[in-house]
Amino acid sequence: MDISQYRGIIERYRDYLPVSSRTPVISLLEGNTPLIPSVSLGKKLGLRLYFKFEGVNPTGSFKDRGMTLAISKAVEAGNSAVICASTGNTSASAAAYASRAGLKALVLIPEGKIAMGKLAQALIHKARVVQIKGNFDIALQLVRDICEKYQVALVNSVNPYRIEGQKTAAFEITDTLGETPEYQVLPVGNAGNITAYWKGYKEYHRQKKSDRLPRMLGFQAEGAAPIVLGHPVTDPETIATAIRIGNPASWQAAVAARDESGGLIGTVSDSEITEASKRLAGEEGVFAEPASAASIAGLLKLSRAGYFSQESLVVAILTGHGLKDPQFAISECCLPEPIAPTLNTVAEACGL
Ligand code: AN7
Repeated sequence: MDISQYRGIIERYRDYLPVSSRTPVISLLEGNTPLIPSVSLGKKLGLRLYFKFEGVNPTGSFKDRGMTLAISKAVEAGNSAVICASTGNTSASAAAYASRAGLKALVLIPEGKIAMGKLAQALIHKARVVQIKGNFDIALQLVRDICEKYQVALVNSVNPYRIEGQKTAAFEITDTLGETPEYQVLPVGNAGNITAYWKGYKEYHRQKKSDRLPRMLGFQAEGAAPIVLGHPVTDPETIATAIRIGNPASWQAAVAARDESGGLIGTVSDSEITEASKRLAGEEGVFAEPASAASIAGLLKLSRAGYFSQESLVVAILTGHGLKDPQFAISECCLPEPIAPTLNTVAEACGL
């Protein structure tokens, strides 16, 4: 039996991570997420397409990969409290791992813009949730200021351990496929994840675990596209609240990933995100949150523009689970009126 699947990312990829025998491993057995082959879109687009479904991590997003390491290192360093600013998923993950480690978690969130599932998680894991009258970028600045003044560990992706943990997703993709994809598509918000994947691919390549590097294709929402525009956005706006970020912390590293890999960072509109989300759920059976659907929206857009050659090997990262943001799905679909509970009315309502 291969027990590696019952280990978290620190144990699976220990040799590639900054841990020692003295590092306490705080894990929820994150990682080892499925690389789901596409059954519909790939065929229609003429691509060998896979979805890396990060939504099945323990707290429902890719953040757990970075958080297991950030929290383990915070414990190793003797911290008793951690803090982050978050559009939702980071706070959910930080809260869960902090609970497990017996640390206090403090999270700053932008007022009224957090998806319900994420807020519920932060609260039930007993984080101290502080809502600020301001957006994510303002929250992140506040968190940085607090860490200068108080003894609290910062667990946003400006913490290098977050990037180290998240790079393991690139290892998994390469290990599972037996080769590195030609293209990787992912959403870009604070730009930590594109930075982490690129680092992971480069390390595996250097270690001769792969024979090529992928082109990194990142997508921002049209209303929150600072990297594409080339300047910060003061009032970022998008239905994909996870990537509602106007001044990404890892901006330069994202640009480096794009340029070194010969990839691109583009934009997708909210309606393209919605459409992509519905196609993914309706044709592939995979329910991802709106920010994740930006990957698919970008893929569809590039494909329409004739960007890919036939049968290219493409991996799209689905960063968070659809259940994180049930309100989005419900508002996009039509909830039926209740009817009389009789065989005939029900059969009719079922269209039988
Ligand atoms: C589902 O939780 O920034 O480019 O505070 O939750 O690494 O920021 C979340 C980001 C993509 C963007 N998909 O990743 C937060 C936060 C989902 C996300 C992103 C996020 P980065």
